[in-house]
Order: sequence, then structure tokens, then C-alpha cells
Amino acid sequence: MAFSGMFSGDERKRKEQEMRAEGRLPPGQSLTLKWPVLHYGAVPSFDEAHWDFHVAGLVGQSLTLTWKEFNQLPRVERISDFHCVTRWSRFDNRWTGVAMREILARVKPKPEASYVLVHAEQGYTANVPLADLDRDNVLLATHHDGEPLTPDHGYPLRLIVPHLYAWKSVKWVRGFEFLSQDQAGFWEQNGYHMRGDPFKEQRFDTD
Ligand SMILES: Nc1nc2c(c(=O)[nH]1)N[C@H]1C(S)=C(S)[C@@H](COP(=O)(O)O)O[C@H]1N2
Ligand SMILES: [Mo]
Repeated sequence: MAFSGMFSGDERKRKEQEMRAEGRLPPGQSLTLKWPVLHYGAVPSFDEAHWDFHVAGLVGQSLTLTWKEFNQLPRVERISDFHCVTRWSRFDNRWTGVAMREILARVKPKPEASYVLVHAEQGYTANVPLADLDRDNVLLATHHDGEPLTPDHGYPLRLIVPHLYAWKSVKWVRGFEFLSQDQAGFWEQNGYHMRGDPFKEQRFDTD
């Protein structure tokens, strides 16, 4: 163990081959053992007095929760992989928070709601098909590996959509808008893919 640092490159390569063999490393990706921080703009500060979580649009029941109310929702734990379009993947992240299906059960999307625009602090948005949110391992995470999210990783709350590129895993999330038609979010307006499946290499709108 004393020399483990010397072998970290080998360790990374070994794990990368293992993930590739298991079909868990999408094409064009390489494994990272670190946890890079990646976002547009500055890290917003959390102001509980002005924070709410708001769901609107084509739902049977709109929803507005304070931070306290959000934390009273039932909690789940999910372990999943994370793939950034800039070509790094991070495996076996343990997230805890509120299942997306818990939110869906409360807001009851209308039959014509097929897309969701995810809204975050500072106007960041990402669009995700509703079918991609209605999955067991999609959650609104407050913790990673048992610790509260750090501010740069999305404190107090982020969305985790592990089967899509990580720009859809919106940090500092504040709510959802349910729509009948797909509406491009921040990166999607800048040429990124409307869905973003890493296993299909849906990086850009031309892919
Ligand atoms: N609000 C917000 N969420 C965001 C982003 C952003 O710019 N703003 N960047 C996305 C991108 S491109 C990636 S790869 C992941 C990175 O998450 P991490 O910094 O926790 O590794 O956050 C995503 N969520
Ligand atoms: Mo990313």
C-alpha cells in the first residue's frame, strides 16, 4: 500500500480495461479515478431563505417546496456511472437523495408531457425526454459517497441522469418544466445533442 501512488496509472488502466470488458465504458471515453469539476460560470451560493424547488408546466399538480420540505421526502441510494462529453467517465458513484419517480408520482405529468426542461441557478437549463427521467436510477441527489455535495459539485441539490452525458446531470437544480415539445437547453442551443446517449456517442446535434 505504501507504494500505491506509484501504481495509480496502472490501476487506472486496469480498471479502464475492466469497465470496457463489462461494456460500461462508452466509446471514445476514458476512465478517471478523480472527480473533475466542470461547469459554465461561477459556483452559486446557497441561500435557503430564497431557495425553492418548483415544478410547473404540463403536470396535474404543480409543486413548490422549501429546502426543509424537500428534505422531508422519502430518500433512496443509487450507485451509477457518470460520463462527461469531454471524454471522461467516473464509475460507481454512490448518490443519495430523492428518486425522480417520487417527484413524478406527486406532480402527475399530463399525457401530452413528453419533454422536460431542467432549470438551475443562473439560468442554466438542460432538456431531457420525460422517458429518460422516468427511470429507477434517476434521482435528485443531495449526497455523494455519504457526504453532502460540495458547492462545486452542485450543493445543495443536483439531478443525476447516469445513462445520458453528464451535462444533463444539472447541478444547483431548482426545478422542472414539463413540455409537449422538446426545447433546447443551454448546451443544446450551442450545438449539443438533444438526448445525449453516451453509448451512441450522441455528442453533437449532428451525431
Ligand atoms: N448548473 C449546471 N450544471 C451542470 C453544468 C453546468 O455548467 N451548470 N455542467 C454539466 C457538465 S458538462 C458536467 S460534465 C457535469 C460535471 O459535474 P461535476 O462538476 O460534479 O463533475 O455537470 C453538469 N451540470
Ligand atoms: Mo460535461
